[in-house]
Amino acid sequence: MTLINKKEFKLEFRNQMDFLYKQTIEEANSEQLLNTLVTVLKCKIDNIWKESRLDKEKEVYYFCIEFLLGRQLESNLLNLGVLEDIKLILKEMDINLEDLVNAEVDPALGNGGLGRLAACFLDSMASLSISGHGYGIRYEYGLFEQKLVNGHQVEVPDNWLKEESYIWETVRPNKASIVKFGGQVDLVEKNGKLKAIHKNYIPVMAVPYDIPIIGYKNEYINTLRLFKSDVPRKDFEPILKESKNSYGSYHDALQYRYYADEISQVLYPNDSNDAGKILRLKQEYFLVSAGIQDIFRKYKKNNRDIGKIYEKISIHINDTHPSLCVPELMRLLMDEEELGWDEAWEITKRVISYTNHTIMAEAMERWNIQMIKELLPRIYMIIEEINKRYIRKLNNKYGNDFDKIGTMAVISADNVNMANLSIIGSHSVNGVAKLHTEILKKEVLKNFYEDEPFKFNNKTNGIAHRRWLMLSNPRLSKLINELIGESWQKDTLELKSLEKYQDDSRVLQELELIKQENKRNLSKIITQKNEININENSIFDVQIKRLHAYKRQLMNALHILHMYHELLDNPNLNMEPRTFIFGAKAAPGYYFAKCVIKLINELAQKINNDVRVKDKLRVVFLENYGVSLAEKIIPATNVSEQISTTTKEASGTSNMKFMMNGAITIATLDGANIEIHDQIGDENMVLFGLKANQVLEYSKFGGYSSADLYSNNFYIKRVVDDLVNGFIPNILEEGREIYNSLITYNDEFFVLRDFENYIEAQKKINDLYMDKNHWNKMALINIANSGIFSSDRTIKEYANEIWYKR
Ligand code: Z57
Repeated sequence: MTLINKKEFKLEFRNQMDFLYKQTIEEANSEQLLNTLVTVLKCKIDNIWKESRLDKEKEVYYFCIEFLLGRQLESNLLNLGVLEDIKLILKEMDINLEDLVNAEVDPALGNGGLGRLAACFLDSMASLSISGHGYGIRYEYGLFEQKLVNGHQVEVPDNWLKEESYIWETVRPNKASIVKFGGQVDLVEKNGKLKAIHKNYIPVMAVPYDIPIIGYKNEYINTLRLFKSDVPRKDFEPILKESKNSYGSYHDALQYRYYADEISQVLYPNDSNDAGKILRLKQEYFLVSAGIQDIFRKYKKNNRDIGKIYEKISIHINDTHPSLCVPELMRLLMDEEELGWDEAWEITKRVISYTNHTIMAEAMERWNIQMIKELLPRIYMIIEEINKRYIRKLNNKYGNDFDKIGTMAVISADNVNMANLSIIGSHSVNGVAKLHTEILKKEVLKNFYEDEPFKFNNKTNGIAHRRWLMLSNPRLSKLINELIGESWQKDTLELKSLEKYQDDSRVLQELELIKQENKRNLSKIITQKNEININENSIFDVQIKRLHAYKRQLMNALHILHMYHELLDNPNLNMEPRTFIFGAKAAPGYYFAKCVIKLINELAQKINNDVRVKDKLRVVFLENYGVSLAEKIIPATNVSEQISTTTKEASGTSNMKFMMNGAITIATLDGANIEIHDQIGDENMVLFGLKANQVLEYSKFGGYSSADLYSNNFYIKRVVDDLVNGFIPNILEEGREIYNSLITYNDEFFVLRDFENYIEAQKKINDLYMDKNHWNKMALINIANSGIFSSDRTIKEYANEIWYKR
């Protein structure tokens, strides 16, 4: 790419530095250097990066309440094809690129898997030259920063913008729109048709902030458009007149400002758990209404016939958070564009597609009808009408099967069921891994599947291999290049040809060396952060993900406790030294999850200070886990813990990142672990635990008693008792809470049921690691078969089978 001319670049860099800071390079700090570099780069990409116009091929709009982008500098340089050039040029100017990379904020505008998936998808859409753009919210505060104080999680606000702007964003004030809240709706007759007049509403301005999403070496740039809420400017005067906000008093004006500001103030810190708060509903409608109005504005610049909008756009709703897209699209088509119900409904279904990300009941959004009615009166009317017509249809088809109709209705028991609304209002419903989609079809959404089987499909998740291999593991990336050339970077299935080196001891040695160097790097970080030395030759055994009961960090902790006992009982135990590494944030209101964090930290404290096991066992809990830390941990991992209760983890995506970086997976047959197993078989990963049908049977028919297991099994009893007998200090309350969940409340997530099997699996990991050559071979086979988990593959499937399907 001819983006960078050395002499020109240096000149531009100095000029820009002078313009921004009136400083020389030598005087500037890392932030200033970073800002200068990014400003120069933004100028360079400006002519490729134009607002999408909807005058060419179909465009995809990916609506998501969160985007977990990670730092952008290195990724953008890589994708522009100038990473090495810039590194060198900066070096000539005595600037270390790494310092600038680390000076960038990591925007934490997401909680976990869902938000990170959205970011990987953006990367893939751009890299495949698919015109696909993200719509989200520009939260003033991202996910809280986690501090550990005496082993407890403490949340600190993530003030990532620091009253400034984000270096990669460009604000577009002239493309702002108005989102209307509250008020009343009158239906008045006009030309023989009923027209909805919305009055006395509160207008909130949605201001777009655009972030470029740069494709990999293809001169293609999409946009992530994030909306910030604000009070309307003067040019919205006519709208201000219809509303009740003509600023009565000073007090009213302040209140109004607060009302508007609050909407994009902070990301809700729940992952797979529905908080059900009115402010969240405001955020959801704000995103949806701003986004669809924006689409209409662009569409109408180049197209006359709104009735053909489905030919030019696809709207994808990522989970149900943007599911108000369904009634909002209906509203705009009917109230603004004057289409009739039937035509508007057909268009809506053709435009919208929906991804479900969980089967967990507590994550299913249900909004109280009173709440929707008051906040969104016109939207509520439309939802009621959708429901009415749908129930009529079901009645015709199934008679008065009230059970069935009750589960399928949009409105039931005073709530709007957002999943049902999304399914009914779209032409495609997909799960995120094979098992997950099967459970949707056969269990959770059974009635919908039987009614409209053609809507349902699977799209197994993927990860951006550019970030998760090429950037985060440059050593491995380089080795792969040397062995099989570079074509795998554009087509990851090519990684398969690495298999021919599976018995090449030089290659396997090389692989081990790379892992070793990555482990050394991580060790340094751990020592810095946790003031503890770890054995670089130990097995790095890692579980990094949100803290959730179903993900069973608890089972991991209990197993560590078990190992500790085994070691104390038998100091000569034949075992490979192990370092267990955790990273996890708990939702601030999730008490059980916080108890587990405390448990792990106290366990770490005890074990790490016990000289008897010093060389064999270490436990590390890394504070403030997020994308940037993951990039350091994953390349250094030997063992990937994917141990959720079978059926509960819809897909998981860290499982894929670990595999691609040559870790060996210990796993239940849950989520995408199944697809991983399909690729590499029993010989190259370690499986354990209940199968999906067993878990489903237990939940349907009962028959599990954790108390029985506890009283009859020495090993289980030993570790469970330790929770409450003082063996681990400072967990009086937390230990009791966890004990109760396991014994009194019958261990909802089958931790004890899978425990013995898990111990065996861990033993197997230990034995496998003892044969280093064999371990390396397994690692190589994992890498070689990870290509299918590039999100490029996933996005091609979405494009062919959902978005562009006619
Ligand atoms: C979230 O991160 C996920 C599901 C949700 O319903 C919400 Br809310 C947040 C996760 C799943 O738990 C993972 O299994 C999955 O890999 C990820 O979404 C991406 O699909």
